[in-house]
Amino acid sequence: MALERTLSIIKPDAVAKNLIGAIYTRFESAGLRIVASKMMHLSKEQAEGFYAEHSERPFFGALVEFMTSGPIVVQVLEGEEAILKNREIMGATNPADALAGTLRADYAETIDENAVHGSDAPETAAREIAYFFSDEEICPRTR
Ligand code: RTP
Ligand code: MG
Repeated sequence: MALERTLSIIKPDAVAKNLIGAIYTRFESAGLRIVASKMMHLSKEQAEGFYAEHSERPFFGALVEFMTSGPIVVQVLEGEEAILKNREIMGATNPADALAGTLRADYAETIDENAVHGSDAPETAAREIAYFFSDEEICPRTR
C-alpha cells in the first residue's frame, strides 16, 4: 500500500447545494486526510488550464462554463491509495452509472454537473495539486 495525495474539487453544483460539509465527511469517514483546502471562483483561463487535456473534446466549452459558474472548494486528500479511494468515493463520471452510496449517485444529476473531481493517476495528481497549491499550503499531520 502506498501513501498518496490526490487533488479533489467540490464543483459549483455541489457548493450551490450546500454540500461542502457532507462531502468532507465522506472523505474523512473513508480515512482520507484533508491536508490542504481553499475556496476559489475560477477564471475562464484557470478552468481552461486545469482541463487542458480535454481541450479538443466536444464538451470542453460547456465544462469550462460550468466550472466558472460559481465557487468551488479545492482540496488535497492524503491517505493509502488516495487516488483510487477518492475515485471510488466519487463514483462513475456519469451519475446514472455511479454505484449507490457514491457522491455522484447521491449528489449529482447529470454528467455535465457531477459534483466532484478527483485526479485519475499519480502523474495527473502531481500536476493538479501543483496547479492549485504551493508546497507551503500543504499541511501534513504532525499529530
Ligand atoms: P473529473 O476529471 O471531473 O474528475 O471527472 P472524470 O475523470 O470522471 O471525467 P473526465 O473524463 O476527466 O471528464 C472531465 C469532466 O468533463 C465532463 N464530461 N462531460 N458530456 C460528456 O460526455 C462529458 N464527459 C465528461 C464531466 O463533468 C467530467 O467530470
Ligand atoms: Mg478526469
